[in-house]
Amino acid sequence: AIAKNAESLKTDVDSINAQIVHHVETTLARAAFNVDEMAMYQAAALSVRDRLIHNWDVTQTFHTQARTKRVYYFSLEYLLGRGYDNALLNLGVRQPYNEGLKGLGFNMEDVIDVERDMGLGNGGLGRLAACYLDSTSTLDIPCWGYTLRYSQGIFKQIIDSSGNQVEVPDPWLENQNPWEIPRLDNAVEIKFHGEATPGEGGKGPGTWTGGLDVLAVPYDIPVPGYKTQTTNNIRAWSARGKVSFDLAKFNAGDYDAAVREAEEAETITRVLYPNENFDKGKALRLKQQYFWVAASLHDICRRFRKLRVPWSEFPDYNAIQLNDTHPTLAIPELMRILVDEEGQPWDEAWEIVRRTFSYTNHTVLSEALEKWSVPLVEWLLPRHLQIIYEINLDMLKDVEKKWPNDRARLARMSLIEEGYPKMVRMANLAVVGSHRVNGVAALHSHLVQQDLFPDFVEYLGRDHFGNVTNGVTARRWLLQCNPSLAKLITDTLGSDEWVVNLDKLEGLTKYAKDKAFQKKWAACKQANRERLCDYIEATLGLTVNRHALIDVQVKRIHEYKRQFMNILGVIFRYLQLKKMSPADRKRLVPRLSVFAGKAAPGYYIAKLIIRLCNAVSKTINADKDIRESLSVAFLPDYSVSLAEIIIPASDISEHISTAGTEASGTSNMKFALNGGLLLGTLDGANIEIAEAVGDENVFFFGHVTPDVPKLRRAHHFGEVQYPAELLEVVDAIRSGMFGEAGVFEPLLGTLFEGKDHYLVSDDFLSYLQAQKMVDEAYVDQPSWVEKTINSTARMGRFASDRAVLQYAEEIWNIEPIKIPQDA
Ligand code: 26V
Repeated sequence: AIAKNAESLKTDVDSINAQIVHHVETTLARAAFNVDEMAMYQAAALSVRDRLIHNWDVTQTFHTQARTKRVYYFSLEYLLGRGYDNALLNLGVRQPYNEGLKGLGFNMEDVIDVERDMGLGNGGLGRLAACYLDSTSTLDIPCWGYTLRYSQGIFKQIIDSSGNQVEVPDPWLENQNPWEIPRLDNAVEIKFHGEATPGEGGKGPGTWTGGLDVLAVPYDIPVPGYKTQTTNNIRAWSARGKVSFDLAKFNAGDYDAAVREAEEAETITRVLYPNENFDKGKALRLKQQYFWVAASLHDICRRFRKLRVPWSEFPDYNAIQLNDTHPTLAIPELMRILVDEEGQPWDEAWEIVRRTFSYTNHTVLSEALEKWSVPLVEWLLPRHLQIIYEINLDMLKDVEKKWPNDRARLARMSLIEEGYPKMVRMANLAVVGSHRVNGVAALHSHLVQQDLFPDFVEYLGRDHFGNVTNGVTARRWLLQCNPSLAKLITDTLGSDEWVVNLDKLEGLTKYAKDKAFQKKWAACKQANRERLCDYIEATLGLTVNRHALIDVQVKRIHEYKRQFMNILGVIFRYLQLKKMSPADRKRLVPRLSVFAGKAAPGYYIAKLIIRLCNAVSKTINADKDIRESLSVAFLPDYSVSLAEIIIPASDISEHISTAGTEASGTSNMKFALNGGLLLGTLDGANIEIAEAVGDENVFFFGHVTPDVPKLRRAHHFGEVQYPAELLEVVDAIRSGMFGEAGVFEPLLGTLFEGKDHYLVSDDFLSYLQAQKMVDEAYVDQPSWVEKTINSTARMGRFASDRAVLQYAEEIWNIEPIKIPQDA
């Protein structure tokens, strides 16, 4: 065992300084006079890394020796953001590091600020995975995340002079990453292509030979829990060529060919696919998916073999959660390992597989449901296609027995969709290969059962399906991003237990009407508001009214999320203001509208929405008459670390998706937790948030999910009335008020002639009315502040700790296990 009092683990200020200086001089090999903020960050982070590695090692050794069950969270995305501040808080050493840095002549905030985000994800799905890993560690639940180590994470967004999004690469590994531990000796060989033969009668052991080998090299990212030694792991695989180059070819002078094969292998983990809720079916993406699940299962099975217990006990030691359908190939891959390599009988293998896996669905949008063409799967993974066919045959026979002669049902349920080409339906495979399928909010889970998999509900039974409403970690999304509010809460409640038991926030309701408390609460919001205004000034050169109501919509740009409706509403407000006398304008609550978010690079309409936001902000911000009453900011390059600045500053945040389209949303939870009120539709988790915080504390508007089909039909048949307010706004855009009007025609076209799929025109009036109610409510400040206190106080159930415990009890069948003091 490593001695606990080793120099690198001491936490007094002097020792911390010595540790940092040690890393400056040795690891960074820098002279003390040559230390800038980046070097200081790196040295401090390396000393934190030493602590993490120690805890990681103790944790893993303990879990292995105790032979505990482990959860494996398979997610192609982990949107971790920055690691330094988070690790300091979770390790409980932020204070001495703060003082230590001060002693060395550095300011903590500036040092924190030089760290690049770990942007290995697109949005909600990837950030959820990061929150869940934080919770598993905090709750002492043995868990590993498995993912890919992309050389380039989510692209950096730049806004050009015409207001367009431009994507630039994110070389996040440029400065060495202190949060990963390379495990070069644990590399795994992964095979593609080759020839396969099915087993006897379909179910016997088959073979898979020949083909191309690629190396998977693991990098481990320690995930510290809050004030616990448990440090779980995210293992991220990086692709390498098997031989760095072919020596024979190299000697013959064919340098290109020698390097080519290795380079091709490395492209597998070169870049994160920047789409969310849209599946393009690219071959490289399928390669990524198989590379990742094959390496991960290889790892898990290697550890399992060391236990020397029968394969039938595999599910007693391993639970694998599939984060969306991206890792669904793990199902045929584990079948292949069990049947072809371990000689397990097919039916028993299938039992093991189904007991091991469970699947979380994150979207009902049909364009996001993954399907892979049969010829592509056959070319890349011939043996897996045979296994999928065999699983399909078994299922269809069974369905035929239960519902004889129901061809339509068979066609709907088949894992293979007929057509040219035929397609493998990954969601159907994930459903039958798991013991539990869950959605991510109550409404969404209902739609998963009713609209997406009704046949499977009948076939597998109601209990196969469930709901686990998403949650967020209060460590990052309150304690870390909003220190002033966190301190006020701790001082008021007399304890910081809320950090690990968020229900404790309930104790704040007592103070909701207390004038002195309200004043302190409002002061925190004002300080956060000023921090955001400073940021806006620094990045956009825009001076804004520092007492304006801050209205925020930050998330990926997508038509279903309706940022378009928001900006149309901003234009409406502008037109109203222009019609008013200066005195009347002064009486209105001033507004600052904040937008941020990335569009998928190939998503033309989403990019036009960004351009329109920027065009509108240019006109409005330049209008001297309006400046005090309304300004608009589109902040470029939305990221986890930018969210940490924006969320605590918001008064109102918008979650205004067409009813039934947003699976859950998680930023809605973060905003409410930080004393912001929601303006939203009855969609995703908004509904449950309102149940928790009280309807009187949420601004709801718009049609509800059951209305949607008939409204869409009305558009289809041209039976719609457009409100005058909407037409007025459209005319304003067409008049050139926001620059070259023609540019926006394709976007405006989505409102008319049967194309308003997301029902902007149907909800617009109701949206404007809700905005008016926001203005009116804000005037009564004591009542407003009371609302915000009450909503923070009642957000306990949206902790990722609650969600993870629910997964642990209902799906994973695993219990927390504390690491003993003397381990
Ligand atoms: C699909 C695809 C298709 C292929 C290209 C890459 C890619 C990447 C991600 C996805 C699935 C996206 C689904 C998703 O992100 N859903 C979001 O999940 C959040 C966490 O549950 C939830 O809060 C959001 O409402 C939901 O949109």
